[in-house]
Amino acid sequence: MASMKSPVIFAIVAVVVLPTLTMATEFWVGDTSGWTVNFNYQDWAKDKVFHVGDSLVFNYTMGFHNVFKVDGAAFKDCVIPPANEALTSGHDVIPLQAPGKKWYICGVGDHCAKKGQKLTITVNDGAAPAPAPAPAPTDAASGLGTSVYHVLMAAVVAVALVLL
Ligand SMILES: *[C@@H]1O[C@H](CO)[C@@H](O)[C@H](O)[C@H]1NC(C)=O
Ligand SMILES: [Cu+2]
Repeated sequence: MASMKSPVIFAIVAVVVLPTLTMATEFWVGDTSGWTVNFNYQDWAKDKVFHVGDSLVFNYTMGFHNVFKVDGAAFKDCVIPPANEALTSGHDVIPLQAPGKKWYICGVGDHCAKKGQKLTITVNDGAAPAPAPAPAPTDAASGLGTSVYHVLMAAVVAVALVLL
């Protein structure tokens, strides 16, 4: 029995789980330049699409820079928040947990005001271009609501793990 069902379960797992695993992206801000001065972060961001579930990595030498999450007004005028709100590790990973505009600045010296060390992005809703369950060998998933679909996914994975 298990041997008959396995290929189907494999197919379901492949279609349902693999796109989920590849959905979250870790964006290294500035790529190999990292988080630094005199870099155009709007250029860096302009052709990228950010989704809920992705994350930003601000990489820099600790002590040389820091990261503040601010609002639009503070971003525009480079208003530096209290020091205790800074991220300072040199490898600050910020999960993008909600859709909308986000603003980040460096609070060291005049890095934001004079040296362009500021980044603003727009985060889109999580459900990244939904991996269409079209080729799945099941007619069950397509008509169901999201939560039922997720429960089904979890059940499928659980069954697969037991059987395989
Ligand atoms: C992270 O930043 C440090 C300090 O600038 C640099 O030496 C290192 O190469 C960076 N890592 C990556 C993967 O870019
Ligand atoms: Cu800086």
